[in-house]
Amino acid sequence: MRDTEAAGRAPSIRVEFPAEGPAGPVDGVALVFLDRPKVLNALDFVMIAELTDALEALDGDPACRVIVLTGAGERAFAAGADINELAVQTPTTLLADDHFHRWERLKRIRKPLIAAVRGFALGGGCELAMTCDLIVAGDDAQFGQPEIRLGVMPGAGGTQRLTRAIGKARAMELVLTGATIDAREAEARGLVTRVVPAAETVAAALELAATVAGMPPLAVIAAKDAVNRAEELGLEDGLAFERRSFYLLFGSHDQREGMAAFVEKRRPSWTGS
Ligand code: CO8
Repeated sequence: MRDTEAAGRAPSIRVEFPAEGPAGPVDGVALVFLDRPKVLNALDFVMIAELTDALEALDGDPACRVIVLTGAGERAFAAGADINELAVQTPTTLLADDHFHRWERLKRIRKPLIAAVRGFALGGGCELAMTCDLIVAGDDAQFGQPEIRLGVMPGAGGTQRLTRAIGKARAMELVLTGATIDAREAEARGLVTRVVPAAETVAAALELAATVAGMPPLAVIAAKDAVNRAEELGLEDGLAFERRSFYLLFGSHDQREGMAAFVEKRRPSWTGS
């Protein structure tokens, strides 16, 4: 949190551990807010630093098994990078400060990250949602990469992840025109996991998070990693990675427990070991 102190302002990331979800007690789920609602949660460098710090702390916290990331307020997940801050950058300042290297750290978070998206997820906000493993969208959500309208282009994964998610034809149109797609189209094209009524977005994400948090933690981490590798590896390498991870899980207590519980017709009790 050094950057926050240096900037002398209130934290722009808030972390809660909700005790109750829509379907009962929630255990092991952290709820992280992007908390600059007056500017539609625009991501400035301090906020990116705080976010990576917070997520890495949660990744190392045994009390947390799944992270839900959402925007404070009802209007936006995040309306992109902070344009006031970007407006004064030069190639030299960007290279010297290299704030965006932190972005790379987001994809190294090992625990599942669920984006709960209401309203705008634009530019860096859309890229942040796409960096998450699952996206629960409210029916008011809008996704897009409007950087072209600012004289630039996506810089934190938009051209790559959006294209992989929705295909070249539509991704190219969004990136070249700055147009947005709504939640229903995002769902139909496979960008989001599910769409729910806007007011229920966080509750639905927490419910999904609670379900995942109830699964064996080591298998969850290994499975998340393997699915994400599918976007990076060729099929042969991906299958080899998956098989190796599968074999490794047979060294876990939870594998023995899960299979014994099935045979004994009882509920498994996971230890994450
Ligand atoms: N940066 C800074 N301030 C913003 C941003 C932003 N991205 N988006 C909104 N705001 C501010 C507005 O300036 C306004 O502030 P104020 O009340 O002080 O005037 C407040 O939020 C509310 O916004 P509006 O009044 O504009 O609300 P509207 O409902 O009229 O419009 C929109 C909402 C359509 C979302 C509009 O605000 C907009 O177009 N915002 C900019 C969207 C955009 O271009 N995003 C891309 C930014 S560039 C980027 O993301 C590059 C990513 C590179 C890597 C990122 C790593 C983090």
